[in-house]
Amino acid sequence: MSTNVNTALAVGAAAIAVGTTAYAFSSKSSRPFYSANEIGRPVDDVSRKSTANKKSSIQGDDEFDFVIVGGGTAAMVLANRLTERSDVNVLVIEAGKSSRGVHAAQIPAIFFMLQRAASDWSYWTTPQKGCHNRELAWTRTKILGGCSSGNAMMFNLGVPQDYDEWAKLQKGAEGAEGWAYKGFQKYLQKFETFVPHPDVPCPTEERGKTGPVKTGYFGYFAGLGRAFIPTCEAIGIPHVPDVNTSKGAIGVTRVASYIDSKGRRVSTENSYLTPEVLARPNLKVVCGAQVTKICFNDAKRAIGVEFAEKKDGPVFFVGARNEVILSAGAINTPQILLLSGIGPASDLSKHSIPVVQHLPGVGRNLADHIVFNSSFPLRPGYSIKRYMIPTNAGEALSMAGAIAQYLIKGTGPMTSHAQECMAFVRVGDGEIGRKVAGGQPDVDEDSTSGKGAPDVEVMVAPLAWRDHGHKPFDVPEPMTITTTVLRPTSKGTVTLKSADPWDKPLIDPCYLTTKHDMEILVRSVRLAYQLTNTEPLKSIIDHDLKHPLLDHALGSKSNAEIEDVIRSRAETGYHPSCTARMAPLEDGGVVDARLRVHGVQGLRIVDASVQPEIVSGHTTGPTIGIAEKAADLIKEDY
Ligand SMILES: Cc1cc2nc3c(=O)[nH]c(=O)nc-3n(C[C@H](O)[C@H](O)[C@H](O)COP(=O)(O)OP(=O)(O)OC[C@H]3O[C@@H](n4cnc5c(N)ncnc54)[C@H](O)[C@@H]3O)c2cc1C
Ligand SMILES: *[C@@H]1O[C@H](CO)[C@@H](O)[C@H](O)[C@H]1NC(C)=O
Ligand SMILES: CC(=O)N[C@H]1CO[C@H](CO)[C@@H](O)[C@@H]1O
Repeated sequence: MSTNVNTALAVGAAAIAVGTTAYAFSSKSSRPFYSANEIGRPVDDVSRKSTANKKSSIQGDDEFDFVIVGGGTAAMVLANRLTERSDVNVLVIEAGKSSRGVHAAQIPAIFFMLQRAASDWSYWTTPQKGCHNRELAWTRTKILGGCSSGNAMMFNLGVPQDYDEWAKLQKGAEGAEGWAYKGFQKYLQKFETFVPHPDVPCPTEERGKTGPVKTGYFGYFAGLGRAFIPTCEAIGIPHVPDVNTSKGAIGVTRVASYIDSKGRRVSTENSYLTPEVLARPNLKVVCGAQVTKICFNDAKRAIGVEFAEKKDGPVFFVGARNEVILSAGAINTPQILLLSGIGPASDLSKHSIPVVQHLPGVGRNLADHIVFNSSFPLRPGYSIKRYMIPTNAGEALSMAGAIAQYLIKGTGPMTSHAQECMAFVRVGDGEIGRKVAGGQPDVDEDSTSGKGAPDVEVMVAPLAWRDHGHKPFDVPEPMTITTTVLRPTSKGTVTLKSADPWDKPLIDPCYLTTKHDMEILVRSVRLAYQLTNTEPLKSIIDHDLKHPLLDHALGSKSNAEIEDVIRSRAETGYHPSCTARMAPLEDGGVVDARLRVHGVQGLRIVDASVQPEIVSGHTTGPTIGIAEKAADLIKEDY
């Protein structure tokens, strides 16, 4: 058996190698990026401080108007929008390389191959008490475009209530109202061009029409969703053709994605850092260099950053005339702040880091969506496992065929991001809540972002995973129902392990440490069970096939038994957020409503970490929206 699996994986790998080599010849990849030693100056150069303080207008390589730390999802938006103005110049410093020509970052179905490899920060959490002390894998893509180049490409924007709550949490601070949905929606529309697909009619009035990011229904659809939607309707979850509008988001829908009509990933590198933008004389992008520190002058003004290619390599300094903008993502942004002396004074003193600004909220309030996958066997013909995670030679041949189809036509299973439908539901109370409560009263705490907002997301995929796709799931035709706690009340921390910028930070999401999160997740497992026992889904599941990896028995177990299984299997939903939240100082805020870091000058944060509370949906779109708005705020200020 295991020889079979190995053969399959070898054949699969060979097919990918052949296929992607051919693909490489068809994609242009040489682009003008800079290496660390071409920008800035070595830190031991004594003159650097005086240069950085001088308000000079030289357009040299050691000082820029804006220095953006990280070249990820949000940063690519800023790089594009800020350099629309020819009177400012911008430097981006990214730890990874360009995603152009990196096949796993372009071909949708093989995105998980980026994980635990060179283009991944490959983080792990600390042992999680709420998860039987397991350490959980936390992939964060280390490449231009950041996680938008390595994520699952599902398009979703949260719900209007999320943004209204963001605005309210600013308690009337300058600019607060601009974050409410009414004002913020224009930024969610600004980035998007929705490309209609002939097979998926849906309303488009509220979708973006002129933005750089193409969205649509161009991912492979195997058809499981055709059974899933009426099954949801049968238990009272309405079918809505577009959950991404001002009207709210309870309902089930086909998954729209960041995949273009040619079957390619739409990352923010692909969409915002086009060759034309990269050719602008006022933009430079350094790849392969890690920012180790933000430097401040005595007036607590950010004057530039230090960066290096490797731990023992030379360190360079580059100055920022106007601002340093931190866009390193929800893990690395707080890490860099702490390394630079901005954070809880007690954390800093533990590592003998001089305090520039005591800011208690840095690295606190870490929120992530906790996920439980349950898997069921489908009747033959419905699953796409053979194309994506083959476990025998026959399946690997199917995969090779799919790769050929992709290379020739840009269609077929290699354009899959697996999930076919998403449903947003309330299970803590209401009609469906009561159906899945197992006789329990409503969950006491309502942590949703507002009346009518969801507490759970349910996704369905004609495929199954073990260990995020890194271990074979050896069942012929599996499907997965993924259930997600959208508004967890367990909040965690990102802290330093040491003062060494090359050490990974300590990530403790404190998963499932509140009664609320567990109650919601148990109910969601019962909901998954109920769905698999409702027609038409019921008939396409093989209820007689028994296998230790399959979950048809789970929903009939006691709450305590389900809890135990959840604690042994729950994993990240890949959405870490809120570690530098936008809020008043007294509420654990790190940035104000214009995204300026409290207590210092010349430093802004623009990425998923500024969310005041985690959105009830997927985080790419909201992050791009934040960056679009930030670009306008910055342009107003200079
Ligand atoms: C596997 C996976 C699946 C996901 N699926 C979806 C999905 O389907 N839909 C969805 O909406 N969202 C999804 N997400 C979440 C979404 O992609 C992220 O929330 C979002 O992209 C975060 O954007 P960001 O700008 O905050 O950070 P990032 O995109 O992570 O950008 C940070 C960048 O900074 C760089 N960097 C970090 N530290 C340094 C340093 N010291 N020096 C220089 N550079 C540095 C990083 O390499 C990276 O490029 C997924 C995420 C993952 C990982
Ligand atoms: C759970 O399922 C999702 C798909 O909905 C997948 O992306 C993820 O990797 C799975 N998680 C694990 C731990 O395998
Ligand atoms: C969830 C929801 O209300 N969706 C709505 C999205 O918008 C269209 C019109 O633009 C409505 O028809 C949907 O009901």
